[in-house]
Amino acid sequence: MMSYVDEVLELVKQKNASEPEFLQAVTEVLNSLRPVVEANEELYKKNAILERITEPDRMIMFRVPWVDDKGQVQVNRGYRVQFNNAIGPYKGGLRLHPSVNLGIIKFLGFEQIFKNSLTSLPIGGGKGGSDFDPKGKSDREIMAFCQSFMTELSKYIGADVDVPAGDIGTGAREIGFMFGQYKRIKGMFEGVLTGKGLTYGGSLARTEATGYGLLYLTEELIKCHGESMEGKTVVVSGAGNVAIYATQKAQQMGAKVVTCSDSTGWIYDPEGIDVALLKEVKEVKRARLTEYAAARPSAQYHEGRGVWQIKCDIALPCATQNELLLDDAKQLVANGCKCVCEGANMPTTIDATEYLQANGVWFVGGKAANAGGVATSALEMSQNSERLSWSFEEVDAKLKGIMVNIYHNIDDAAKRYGMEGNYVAGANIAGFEKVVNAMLAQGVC
Ligand code: NDP
Ligand code: 2IT
Repeated sequence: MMSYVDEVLELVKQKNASEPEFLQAVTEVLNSLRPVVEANEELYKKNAILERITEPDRMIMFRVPWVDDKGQVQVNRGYRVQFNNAIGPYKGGLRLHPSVNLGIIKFLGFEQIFKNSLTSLPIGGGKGGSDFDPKGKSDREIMAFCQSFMTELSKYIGADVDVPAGDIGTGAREIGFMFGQYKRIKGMFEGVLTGKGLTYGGSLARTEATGYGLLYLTEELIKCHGESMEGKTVVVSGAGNVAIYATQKAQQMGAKVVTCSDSTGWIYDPEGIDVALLKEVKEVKRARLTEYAAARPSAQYHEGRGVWQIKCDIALPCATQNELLLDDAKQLVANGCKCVCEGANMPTTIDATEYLQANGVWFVGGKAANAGGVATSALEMSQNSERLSWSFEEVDAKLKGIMVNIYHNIDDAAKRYGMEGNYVAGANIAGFEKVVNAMLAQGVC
């Protein structure tokens, strides 16, 4: 007889055959939940827990018409997938990138359920975005898109309903334009988005939170294995929000970060990445990494992808999904890399993950390692609710406490099921346990 996990995996494959990223995310989670599901098979099956947790509460798709600088009307597709609100309002970012489709938003929304649960804060799972490409657009075009996107999205969100935030292509500028439009439509100033500017309800340390949190967890992990960040060589991919603040914190901890990358090329800088310059190129000028290389004699620029071939102790993928493949994993192991922690969502393919784990690399997946961003978003929601703002130090200390706690929770969960050192399984199990408990308590819904 087929196990319950295999039955549901089969069902999910049939129902979502054209969504490879969603299937990849569900396969990883359900496979690692096997011991928990086997221990509770009758109860979970009777309550259709796995069928319910893999089917979003609702998926909203809509037209986003806007006018470009030439007066031409453009049309994009908007998405919001409200996946599971068993433990709190839907929470998750908005991705603006031409590759966005329903399957990608579903994979991100599904992962968000477990990640948000791991933070220990009361937030459910959701994700949204659009196939809009912000590259090369004027500020006015960005505003026109964001206003049109929010005009429709505003019908479905709210401070106690669903609270979107940033992700790839959505930063402070976009959140500001969307917040302004929400306020105008609803006639209400409420904490409906996180990642807001500091003058209108944003939280100190939210900008830095994902990257800093990644390093707080990584530091705790390697500390528990008798090592420290001091003097380590670190390879980072990406050059956006997560990559920049991961690099900054790693350097503050005494490590040397020697790479970064964007969608067209990558940098090897043996002297260590100059974070101020990287910020200037990416956050201010919104330019290519060629400009970083032009301004920095020690930096070598290469077209295409390639950061994983650089020798390192620690690798931190911080760009996008499926950017670390089996061959990259082999290269990392051959070069002596001891630790991989994911700043991005699902950057490592399943075969690459298994190769790293089989070769003794300490591997922590994004659901645990990058949870600092959404955790600090939840702290922003708390501050909005009490109409107060906390100091940078207070938020940063809470973030650090949350990340250290996540490491120990996933480590314990793996040990409880006889899988010591399998932090992927530990994270999925620890995240799942709380959600399933809430689902069972709330009956059939
Ligand atoms: P940004 O848009 O700030 O940066 C993304 C970076 O990755 C850019 O350097 C971009 O290159 C590069 N990139 C994006 N897509 C591709 C692609 N298809 N191929 C190659 N490079 C690519 O996004 P974030 O830093 O916010 O997000 C990075 C990752 O972290 C994503 O997986 C996101 O889901 C995840 N994440 C983000 C959180 C947050 O708080 N922002 C929280 C948790 C996870 P270019 O500069 O050319 O655009
Ligand atoms: O992937 C993620 O966790 C995010 N993009 C952050 C979501 C949030 O609500 O802060």
